[in-house]
Amino acid sequence: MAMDPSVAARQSEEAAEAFFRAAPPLRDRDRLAASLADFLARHSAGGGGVVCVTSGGTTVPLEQRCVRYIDNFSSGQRGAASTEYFLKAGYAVIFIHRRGSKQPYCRFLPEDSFLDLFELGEDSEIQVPQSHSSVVKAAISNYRKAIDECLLLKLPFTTIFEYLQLLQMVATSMNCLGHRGMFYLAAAVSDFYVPWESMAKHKIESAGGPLNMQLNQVPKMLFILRKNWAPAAFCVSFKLETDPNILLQKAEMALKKYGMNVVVANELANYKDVVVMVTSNGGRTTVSRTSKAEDLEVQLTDLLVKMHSEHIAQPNS
Ligand code: PAZ
Repeated sequence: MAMDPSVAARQSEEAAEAFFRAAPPLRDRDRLAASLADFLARHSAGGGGVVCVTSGGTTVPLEQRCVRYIDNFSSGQRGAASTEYFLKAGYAVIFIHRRGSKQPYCRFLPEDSFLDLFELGEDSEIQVPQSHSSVVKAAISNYRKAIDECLLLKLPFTTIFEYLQLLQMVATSMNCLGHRGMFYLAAAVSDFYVPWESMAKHKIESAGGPLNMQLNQVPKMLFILRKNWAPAAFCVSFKLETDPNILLQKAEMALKKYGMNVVVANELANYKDVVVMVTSNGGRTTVSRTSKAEDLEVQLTDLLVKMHSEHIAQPNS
């Protein structure tokens, strides 16, 4: 028999509360909260949109003094590219990202930035070689503009504990924006974790033979985000699968279960080339790029900006 929805909702809320109670406190919480409050104060008046983009994979530590961890697949490319296009469309962006993952405006710089990017001149001064100068100039000027005009706030995470605490902090703070807020949840978030209180304190011994470990399920925070943290916001989540036969069905399920406005379904084998937007009015829109030189995120963010404008104009539709 299916569970009464109000009982299921209460259980999700209790699981989320228990998760946050037991999580190690967010490092630098007060400083991050102050920079977030300052950022949102600048955007609380006026009609512009504010989007929270999440990007990169969360880790699940296996030890409190962490030597080993489980990771989630995500380079941060989608989140970083989308941030650039949201900024271009006039949004202010809160970029919750995995430390060390791809960053807005740095996507086209050489991998080994400093060593490949600069060279020493005749008097040992540092120079940018001609071949890189236009990419570097564009990156610096776009980045500086976004920071100096207070349009980009970057908040880093590594673990699932940090990620969910940041998301909660940002979502509850963005609630004041009502329908002008958007969530674009592209981060790859762990489904399973080791609760802090039952985690080994020190490096797990290998002398004892094979390791048996039980992982708990991470509470479904999308549901809480929609219901309690920022109920009026426009919510876009992502669903990644490796099996194309279950992808759309899983996306539909997430749409209904968590009350998302859009779920973007993508398959590991071709996620850079094609996604399907599954929407709450029953629509399915395929977005694909025509060449490898193009970012799929151009079209994706463009469609979402239009849908978000409709959400602002007709909040109850
Ligand atoms: O970060 P990236 O560009 O390498 O990958 C993006 C992605 C595949 C992680 C993203 O599109 C996505 O599907 N995120 C949600 C993953 C999930 O189902 O948890």
